[in-house]
Amino acid sequence: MIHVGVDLARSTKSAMERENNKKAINRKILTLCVIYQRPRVLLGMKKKGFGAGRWNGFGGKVEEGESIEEAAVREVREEAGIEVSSIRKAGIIEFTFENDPKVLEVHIFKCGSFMGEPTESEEMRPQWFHIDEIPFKEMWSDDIYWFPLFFKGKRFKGRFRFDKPSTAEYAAKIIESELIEVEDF
Ligand code: 6OG
Repeated sequence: MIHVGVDLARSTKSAMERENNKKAINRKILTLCVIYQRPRVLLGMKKKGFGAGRWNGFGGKVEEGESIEEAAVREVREEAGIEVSSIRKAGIIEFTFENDPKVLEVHIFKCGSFMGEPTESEEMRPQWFHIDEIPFKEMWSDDIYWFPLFFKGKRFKGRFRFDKPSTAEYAAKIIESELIEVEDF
């Protein structure tokens, strides 16, 4: 009986490990940095790749050996040609897509001051927008929900599930969502 118990525990553990490994493989950690100088915000038109044709903050994948914050600063440098000095985490949102095991864990940062002049890159065309004129219709459909919290200086956590992966020609619909304010992460 004892042996059976031990074996069971062992096989349960390895099944759990396998499940966790699968989750880790499918999870991508991404950054998204929004430059906010009240009452204006700097967005970029994504020129190619995932989310092309939409305005968004600047960001991308966290590379091996760098922290999430380091990745956020690097991505703004590469995509908008500016050097942000201090960034503050505003939110973490998990994105999933129907019939797709991928989980995008996006860390959203607020940044006020920077050095240099926003410059168009291969990936992004930067442009300032007044906060009353954010082009939500040409953005990911989750943005209209969390931008108000971002502008109010709130911290938030959330998850959005889309009906299918989105291309510029197809506006993905949100089929499930959750968004809450948090004290800290
Ligand atoms: P690259 O794949 O180009 O980075 N991102 C999203 N942003 C919003 N607002 N909504 C989404 O809903 C998003 N999915 C990804 C994270 C992709 C960039 O786009 C952001 C990154 O900044 C699905 O390396």
